[in-house]
Amino acid sequence: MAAHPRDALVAGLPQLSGVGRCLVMGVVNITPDSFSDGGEWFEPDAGVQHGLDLLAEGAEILDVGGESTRPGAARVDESEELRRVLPVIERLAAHGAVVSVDTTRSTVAERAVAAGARIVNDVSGGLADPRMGHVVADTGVAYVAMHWRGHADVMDSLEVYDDVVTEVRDELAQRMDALLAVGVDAEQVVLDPGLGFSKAGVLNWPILSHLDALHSLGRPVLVGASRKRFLGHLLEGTRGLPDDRPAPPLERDHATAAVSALSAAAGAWAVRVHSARANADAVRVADAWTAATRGMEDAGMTAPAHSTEAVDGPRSAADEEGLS
Ligand code: PMM
Repeated sequence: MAAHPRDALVAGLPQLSGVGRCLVMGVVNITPDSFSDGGEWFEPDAGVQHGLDLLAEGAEILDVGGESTRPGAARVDESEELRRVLPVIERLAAHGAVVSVDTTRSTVAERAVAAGARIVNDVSGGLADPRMGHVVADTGVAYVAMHWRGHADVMDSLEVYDDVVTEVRDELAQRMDALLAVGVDAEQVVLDPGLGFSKAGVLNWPILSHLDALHSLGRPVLVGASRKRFLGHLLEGTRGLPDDRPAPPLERDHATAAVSALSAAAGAWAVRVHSARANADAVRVADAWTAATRGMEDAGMTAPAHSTEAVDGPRSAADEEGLS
C-alpha cells in the first residue's frame, strides 16, 4: 500500500520525518494587530520567550510572522516585517528550534532562511510575490503553499465558490504546477487549504471533512483552524453573549483542539495553533485512536491487543492517583 502523504518526506526537515503522527506548529506572531494575540509578543524578548514556552508545551515547529493576515489588515513595509521577525528567528533557531517564517515576501523568506528558518510558510502560495518560487527552489527549504485569493484588505470579497472543496483543491494543484515549473522540488511542498482566507464560516467545514481531496495531490497537509472566526460562529450563544455574537478568539481554544484531533485522525501532517499544550495532547489522542483502529501490528506493539501494559506501559504508583 502506498504511504499516506502525511508520512512523505518533506525536504529540509529530516528531524521531523518518521514522527508518525500529526505535528504541532506553534504560532509566534510578532505583530501589534493579529486577530487573537496581536501585541502580546511584539517585543523580540517576549516573542522568543513565547516560542520557547510553545516548545515546552509540545510544539515541534515555531511559525514566526511579522505581518497580520487578519481580514481588513493593512500591509506592513518589508523593512518593518524584517525588523520584527529576523531577531526572533535567529534566536529561536540558535536554541535548536525548527523555525518557519510566515511571509508572502520572497526577500523576507530569503533573509529568514539565512537567519535559520527551515520552512517558508506563504499564505499566498506564491501568488503575492512572483519571485517566491525561485527563492524556494534556490534555498531548497520546506514550503507551505496555502490556498489564497487575495490580500487581507480584499479577501472577504473573494469568497465565491460553486464547490469549495474542488475549487480549493484545483487552485492548490495549479500552485503546485507553477512551483514545479520554476524548479521547486515536489518534496519541498506542504499544502494548506487556508481556512478562513476568502472562506466564510460554513465554507470551512466541508474542506475539513474532505482533507482526503487535498491528500489526493500527494503532499502533506497543514491545517490552520486555530481560533478562527468560523469556530467563533460555531460557538455563538454558548458564552453568555447575545446569540448572534461569535465566541471571542480566546474562547475558541477547546474547539481548536477538537479540530486538531479530527484533522490528525484524517491524516493531517501538522496543525498550526496558538496554544500548544491542548493541541499536542489532541494529536496524541488521534494517533492512539487511529493506531488502535489499524491494529496493534501497525502501531508497532507486540503484546496481545488487550494487554493494558502494551498500550500504557507498566502501572506505577502515580497511576493510582487517578482512574487510569
Ligand atoms: N492562518 C493565519 C496566518 N498564517 N499560515 C498557514 N499556513 N495557514 C493558516 O491557516 C494561517 C497561516 C491567520 O492568522 P494568525 O497568525 O493570527 O493565526
